[in-house]
Amino acid sequence: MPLPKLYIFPISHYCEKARWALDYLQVDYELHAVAPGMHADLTARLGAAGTSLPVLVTDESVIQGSHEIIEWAEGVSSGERTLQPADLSAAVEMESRLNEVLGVHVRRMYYSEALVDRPETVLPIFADGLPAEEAQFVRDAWEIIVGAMVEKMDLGPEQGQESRHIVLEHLDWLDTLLSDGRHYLVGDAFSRVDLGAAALLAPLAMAPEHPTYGGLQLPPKLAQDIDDWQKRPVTRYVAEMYRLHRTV
Ligand SMILES: N[C@@H](CCC(=O)N[C@@H](CS)C(=O)NCC(=O)O)C(=O)O
Repeated sequence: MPLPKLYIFPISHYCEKARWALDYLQVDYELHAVAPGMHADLTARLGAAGTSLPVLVTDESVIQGSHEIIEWAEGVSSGERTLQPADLSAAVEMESRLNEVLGVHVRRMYYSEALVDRPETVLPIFADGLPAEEAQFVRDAWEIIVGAMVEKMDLGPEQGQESRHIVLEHLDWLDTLLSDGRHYLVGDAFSRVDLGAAALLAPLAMAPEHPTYGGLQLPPKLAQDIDDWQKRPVTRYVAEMYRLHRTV
């Protein structure tokens, strides 16, 4: 039986979330990096409802979205490990805040500086892992790709400040939750809530276990913020989740 194919953007924290879950649950798959700009054709060809990645293609279905991929992986994994949270209703509420709000604003904060002021720092990770001709496509179409992303994600200095403010509110929220000494966000064991929070906040820790951030150069204002946030409980928590649980 052919392996499921996981389509990702190497830079994407949502893609990292799906990839980490498959690795953690020991579900085999083939990894495919996709060139931004080529992804809409790919998702249309696969019959996915939207254009976003991650997408997992199995012998039976096309699964779009990090959460949906995690649920699928949980269903097919051998059962030796699970990412199921102890308290489902607490988990669902937290996950929706992490996925729908925090993840979006971490991305907008980063790109509002990186793509607007320092697009040359983003190009290498966008071309990472691509076949040579697709990497060349990304280089040739770089200005168009940047323009499309600025428009689609509504990027700019004010937007970056707005997203930074929302990110800070969420860091405070997570610091408060962690202040009772808990090791995991829900219950006593690592769950998909922790995996999601750590993947979406991975730039805070730039953990050596992260599969694609090794060569990522953060733009200066964000790098300064992250430096200032190193002593936060949430930063230590993200680093710890990677250290303890991001092994294949
Ligand atoms: N809620 C989705 C979000 C995925 C998402 O926003 N992916 C972005 C990359 S970070 C994407 O593919 N953007 C391109 C597009 O939507 O066309 C998930 O959890 O998978």
